Amino acid sequence: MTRWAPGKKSAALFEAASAMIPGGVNSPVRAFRSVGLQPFFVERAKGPFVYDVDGNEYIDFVGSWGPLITGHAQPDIIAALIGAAHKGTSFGASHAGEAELASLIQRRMPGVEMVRLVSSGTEAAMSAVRLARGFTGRHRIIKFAGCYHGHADAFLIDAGSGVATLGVPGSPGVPPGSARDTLSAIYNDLDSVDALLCANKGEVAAVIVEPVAGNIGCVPPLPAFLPGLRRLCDAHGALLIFDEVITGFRVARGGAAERYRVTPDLTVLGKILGGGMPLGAFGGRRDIMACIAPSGPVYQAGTLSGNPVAVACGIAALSLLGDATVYDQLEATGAAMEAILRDSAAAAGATIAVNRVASMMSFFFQEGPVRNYADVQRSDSVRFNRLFAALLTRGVSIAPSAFEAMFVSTAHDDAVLERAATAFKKAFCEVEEG
Ligand code: HOZ
Repeated sequence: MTRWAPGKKSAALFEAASAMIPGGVNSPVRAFRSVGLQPFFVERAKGPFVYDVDGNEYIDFVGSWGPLITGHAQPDIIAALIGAAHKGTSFGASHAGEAELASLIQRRMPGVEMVRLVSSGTEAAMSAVRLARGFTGRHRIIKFAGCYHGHADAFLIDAGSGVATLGVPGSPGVPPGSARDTLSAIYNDLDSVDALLCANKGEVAAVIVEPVAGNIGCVPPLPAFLPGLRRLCDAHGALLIFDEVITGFRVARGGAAERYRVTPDLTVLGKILGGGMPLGAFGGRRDIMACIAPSGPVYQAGTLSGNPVAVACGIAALSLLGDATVYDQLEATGAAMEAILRDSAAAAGATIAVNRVASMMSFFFQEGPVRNYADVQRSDSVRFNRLFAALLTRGVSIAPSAFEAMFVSTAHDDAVLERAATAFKKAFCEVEEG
């Protein structure tokens, strides 16, 4: 079995970074720790490819963890970025782009009547929950085991993404009060939500959910799940918050709310929204959003909120996603990639379950079905880690964790998929041969 290792330049950069930056990285999942390796360092990226500092090319299925639905360094987005930067990188004051982007969001995302721009998905989720608490006068929230809503205190309970990848049960530094007010339900299990709402009558401000779970790998909602959440929230006077940081503008033009025809009270956005720049947003019902300062008493602010360069990139990104043909293309590319995963595993005699919604997907080394966090945890992580390395040696990059989704973009054309198919076939065979 070939063992992948980063090239000399990557290794040297990692060593230097590790002396100054905790773990050598600015976000834990980048460190490759759970797959027992050290990371490559990226020099540049273009279309469906990333290139490391040692001159290796990888077909990229990470897409910066979701934002790059039109591929790396997309020309329209780069042009927007340069054009905006020439006019100034930050004003700390209002500009026309903010309302333009707000209107693009409002026209696409069901239920978003008003929106506030922020700088990250974490900030958006944190602000949405504060708003839900301020609006309802209640303190508790319900989240789902394995769902990840950024790293604010209230969300680091049974969280997915890096928290799951590193096996952290919860994080030191989260006050007991925050932990106590976050109740954890089971994804795709309405009874678990009902039980919590009944046991905490009149105390739950909001149920927050990734409408397609994307931080334990890709786990789609069962048909009754999202409509059931809507019904339960209405019955108990709790707000329904969709965290569409991953799914927004990806699983449909209007995100999961459009795809599954369920309208939340509040929506959290990030990733694709900024076209690869740091940008988030939260929005929803007008009467709720009116509670945000300065129109209302719930405080929320940010020096870089609505940053003109990020906003310009966001407008360019959403403009590229304007018509249905893009989503047809993404659906076809996603289906082709799903077939590659299934066929190459079958050819190697590997047992995998594949979950896919449009252009986001995951494979799990198990028979499936994979419907929640407990199911995901039954996957064979040793096999995953071996496959991860075997893919890198063949020039394919997927997220360094079985708890993350794969993404395809409009830049993943037939030729790229053909190369990926060969790599996956060989990599699966190598894993099964041991
Ligand atoms: N799954 C994470 C965000 N959705 C990955 C990004 C990170 O934590 O660095």
